[in-house]
Amino acid sequence: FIREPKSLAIVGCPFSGGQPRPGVDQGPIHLIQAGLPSQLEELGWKVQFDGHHQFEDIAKFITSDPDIGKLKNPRVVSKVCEAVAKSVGSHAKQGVLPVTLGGDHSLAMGTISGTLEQYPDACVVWIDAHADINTAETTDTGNIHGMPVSFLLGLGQPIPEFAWIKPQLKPNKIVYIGLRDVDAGEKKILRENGIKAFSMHEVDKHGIGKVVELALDHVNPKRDLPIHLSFDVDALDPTVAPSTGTPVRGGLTFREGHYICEAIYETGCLVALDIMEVNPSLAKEEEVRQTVAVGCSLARSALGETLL
Ligand code: 4U7
Ligand code: MN
Ligand code: MN
Ligand code: MN
Repeated sequence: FIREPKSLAIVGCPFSGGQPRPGVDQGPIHLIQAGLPSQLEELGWKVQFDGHHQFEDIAKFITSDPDIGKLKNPRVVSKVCEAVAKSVGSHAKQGVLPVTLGGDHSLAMGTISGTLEQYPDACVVWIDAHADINTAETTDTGNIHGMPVSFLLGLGQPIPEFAWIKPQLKPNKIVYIGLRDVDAGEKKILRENGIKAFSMHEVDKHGIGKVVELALDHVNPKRDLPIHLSFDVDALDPTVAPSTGTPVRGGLTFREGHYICEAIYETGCLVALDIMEVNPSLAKEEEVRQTVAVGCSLARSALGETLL
């Protein structure tokens, strides 16, 4: 899917409006400052990066953004994601692999919409402690970073402000790994839609190698479909990635997280990558450095770095 010479574009998304904690907008800035572009060049990629998205321009036009039902910052989140969808979509159209740096995970409404525009048969591998599948009806918090999957699937009552999102994703085209903090309403949605999920229980039971194999067997049985990998760093254990907004104990080890990325790279089917929810303002300096470094190394693993 990705033409030679291998080329990628970094889509820097300094955005935090899908959740309440300031600082996650600085995630992409830290990932770039840590040297991610040159690290990816060393793996043989031609790397395009023309600076971070300037979402202030969007926010400026939306002078007031009252809640819609429980949804917080709905217009800003929607407009930002629409811009991200265009950016990801246009890179994908040119055979360039978009690497989106978040920012909060609401951005995945944009990234995955952009991917599906170019690759309608793509599947999504979603690595997270959370299912991010609340609807406007089921959400307790109103934070849209807990809802992107439901919008992509077209679940819940339609919301006019989000009408640009084509519900192009089908429930059998997404698979989760790493879940351990799923709301009751989300469990019901997963069950009723037959959505495949491998929680930490399955990782403990089968081991990560088997889980990735089973996950890919579900969404990509012949290993011939494009893959969008959306990686929320809170899938990792907080001892591995402490500086994130919604840490949950009992997560993936450093190696389990990287193994997932390596195995997906090995399929040769990766067409888009998201590294989300790095928040450099939520931990001590050394923990921030560690979290940013892990974000970079997950990206490298997904883009071809090997141990030998
Ligand atoms: B993340 C939550 F209630 N489910 O909806 C919600 F527990 O992108 C958390 O995975 C969502 O970090 C976490 O707010 C979103 C909560
Ligand atoms: Mn999460
Ligand atoms: Mn998430
Ligand atoms: Mn989070």
